[in-house]
Amino acid sequence: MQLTANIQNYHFDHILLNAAGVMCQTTTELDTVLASDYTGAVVTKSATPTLREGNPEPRYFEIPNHLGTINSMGLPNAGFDYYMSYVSEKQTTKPIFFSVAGLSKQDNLDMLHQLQDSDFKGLIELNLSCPNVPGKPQTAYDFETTEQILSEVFTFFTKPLGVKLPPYFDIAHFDMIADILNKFPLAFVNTINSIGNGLVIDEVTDTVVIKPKSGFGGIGGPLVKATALANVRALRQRLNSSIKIIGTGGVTTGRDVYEHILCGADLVEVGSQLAIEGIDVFERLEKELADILTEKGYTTLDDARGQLKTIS
Ligand code: RRO
Repeated sequence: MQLTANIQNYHFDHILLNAAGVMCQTTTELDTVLASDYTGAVVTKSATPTLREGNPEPRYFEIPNHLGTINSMGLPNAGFDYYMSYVSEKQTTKPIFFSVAGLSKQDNLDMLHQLQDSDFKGLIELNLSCPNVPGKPQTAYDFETTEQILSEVFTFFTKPLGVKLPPYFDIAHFDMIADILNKFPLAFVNTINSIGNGLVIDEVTDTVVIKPKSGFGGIGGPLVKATALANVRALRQRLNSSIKIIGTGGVTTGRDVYEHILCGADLVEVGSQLAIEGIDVFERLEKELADILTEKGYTTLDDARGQLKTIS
């Protein structure tokens, strides 16, 4: 069974990879994802220009009964130069996604200028959707600012660039963000980031479960699957075919991966379940996916992509 994908001239031997933020903050974690026989690529933790400790702990919590996770990490990362050294020195045939998440437009432009001027040969993901930095709204909910940033970026940026989007919840918003994204030569969009500013309460103590932002944090895992699928599907229907889609959100089984593919995802990322299960999740998911495709009579993944049926 061929479980491969392409974005521009980048080839992925497997369609699964880590979601930014999970198992990708240190060189050891990045190496673990790269070394898996079942990952097609690795994404680095979203970088800011300099190291950040992130928000106070507890800042990550697994919701009981396998419902998902809540996090308010607050962009802890080792700083742009650390990830730049990693990608410069790493010998690998797998594509690397370098994720950046500046706290201002200027931070993003500065990091993208450095990536443009570097020897980095991978793909770049501009994270416009971090929900967890106190006082900083999720950029991609501000359509005007998003368009302005991309306009400035593409005055100088020629490497393969994609954006990490927050979930949208209204058809009008799907239309609006797609109209903006279609104006630019994006290589991909990645949808969705966590659903921002959820709240989880401990039933014994009646207390929130994470400390930052009085308990508000990004929701991931099974709770977000329906929203993730809707965003993959809605964007696939609206974006130029040259813009590939990375589906992220709610993947705990091969069936979930398959549903992302049915909605039009080219690659599929695993966040919460990777944090919970560890690196072996990729082997399990790929095998479960292959079994489903075989059972349905598909011989390649490409035949299943986008084949979601509706009721006439
Ligand atoms: O570090 C975080 O708190 C974080 C980020 Br940058 C993001 O993009 N998504 C998320 O759920 N957490």
